Amino acid sequence: MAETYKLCYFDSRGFAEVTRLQFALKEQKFEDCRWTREEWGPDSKYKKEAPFGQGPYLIYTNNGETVKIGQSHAIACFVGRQLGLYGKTNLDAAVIDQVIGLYKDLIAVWMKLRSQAPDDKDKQEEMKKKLKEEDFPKIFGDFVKLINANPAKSGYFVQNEISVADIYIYDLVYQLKVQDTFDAASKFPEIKTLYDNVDSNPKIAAYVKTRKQTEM
Ligand SMILES: N[C@@H](CCC(=O)N[C@@H](CS)C(=O)NCC(=O)O)C(=O)O
Repeated sequence: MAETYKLCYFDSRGFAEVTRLQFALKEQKFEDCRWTREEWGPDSKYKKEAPFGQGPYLIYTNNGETVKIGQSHAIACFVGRQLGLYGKTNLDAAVIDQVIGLYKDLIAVWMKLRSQAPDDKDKQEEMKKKLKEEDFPKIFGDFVKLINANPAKSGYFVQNEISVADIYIYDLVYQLKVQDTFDAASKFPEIKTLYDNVDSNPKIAAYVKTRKQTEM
């Protein structure tokens, strides 16, 4: 029996979109299971089914055996390896893992802004300024270092082709831009090139054009 993938998450791009983009790029069929905020709660069948009580989670079946995988990065990396989007060598994988590590650092500082002093407008402004002028440029500069270190000089992180690392950055740049948080492509030419290359891939473009429109 063929392998099947069921990706379960809130009805948003959020932490599931990198995996959805990989499925789209590789034309891998999957069940896109989504729930609304109202459908989520302690008694929700999804929360009970989720390995760690959170979304996203992936239900993967192969040869009659079913496995559930939690944690968005574990899911994205598993799917990346399954679909051949994790580079060709162990060193490629190390580059991809560094990109994901930096991505996590960026999300952590971004989330800190949301959670700290939400009612203190001055503090929020001060933190937003630091994010835009220091934290984000530092981390995007680190992404650029890795792009430039690729011996293939392809504009991607590894080899001459899109990997899960490029998809992470493509999705991140999009999310930051639509939430009016940071326009990385206008500040870093290498990031713009990478973004445009992924965006113009026919399979990615077709998916993005028809994907469900959600706020996040
Ligand atoms: N480290 C986890 C975080 C997952 C997470 O925070 N999920 C949120 C949605 S983005 C969630 O399920 N929230 C509802 C809850 O915790 O009950 C991952 O990367 O998957």
